[in-house]
Amino acid sequence: VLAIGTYSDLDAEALRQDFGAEILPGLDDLAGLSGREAVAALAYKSGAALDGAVMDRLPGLKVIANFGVGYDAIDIPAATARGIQVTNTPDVLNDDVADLAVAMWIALARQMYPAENWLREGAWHQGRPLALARKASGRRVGILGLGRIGREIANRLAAFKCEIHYVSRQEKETPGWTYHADATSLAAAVDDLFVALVGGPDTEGAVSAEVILALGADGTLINIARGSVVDEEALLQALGNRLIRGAALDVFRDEPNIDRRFLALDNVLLLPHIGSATTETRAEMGALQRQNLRAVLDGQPALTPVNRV
Ligand code: 8YV
Repeated sequence: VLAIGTYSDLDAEALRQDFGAEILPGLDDLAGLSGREAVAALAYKSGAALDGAVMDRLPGLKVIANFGVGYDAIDIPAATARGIQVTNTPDVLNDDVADLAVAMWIALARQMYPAENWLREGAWHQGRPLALARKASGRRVGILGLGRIGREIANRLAAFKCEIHYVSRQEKETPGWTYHADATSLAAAVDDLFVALVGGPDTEGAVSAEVILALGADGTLINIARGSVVDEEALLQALGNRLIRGAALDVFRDEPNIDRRFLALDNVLLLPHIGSATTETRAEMGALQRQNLRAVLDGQPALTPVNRV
């Protein structure tokens, strides 16, 4: 097993112990590794880093087990064409990612980070004024992508007395939530838009300038999905010109080299892709990745397959 990525000590140890895995930080150094049967990938960047050319350098490859639910860094048709089973780690991270989305939404509305900075700077003690924030509960919210994570976000927002609107491939059975056929109509109907789409070519730029502007001057955007889904240039323009009120972003187009213009804005909340980053969830993700590896290497069906081979 070849394990690619920056694993926690715990996962690295388990991969070495259970599979005798060799761990490489990146894809640059695959020479001499052609005998590998399995890749344990920790790759969450869009752009199919694990493409057909990489797969061809590992001709014995049977399985690519991704550490993460999103597999946009893996060229799935290329894997299928080569008979390589791809697996991911769905569901175990739904709660964490949905929790973070809601936390970011409240933190942005209630201006929690600016208020904390104000306190830390001594402004409270000096009696300086602190601007009022905005109420979160009861706002109209849109979920772009009512998949497993999107639904968890919506369920949480329902408890915050929000009016819930959503876009998904088909209309779904929901408790009185409003379906929209496209992202622009969704954005126009809501105050706050949560992006919960998968990454990859099909959703590239789905949150376009038109969608962002449809949110309006009181609107906010919360993205816990993939940076590739959002037109970042349009978002930067809209934020800079106050055409929307703010954005809370856990994901970016070019991680970790995020567009530095975000750092100069005072109407954003920026986090370093920590949606699933809890001890509990990362342990479950690692365990599921290894169960998938074990199953396929033993000739059994994968637990959570992405493709059919
Ligand atoms: C990362 C994620 O995989 O599951 C996903 O799709 O984006 C994250 O959970 C995780 O950060 C590992 O790097």
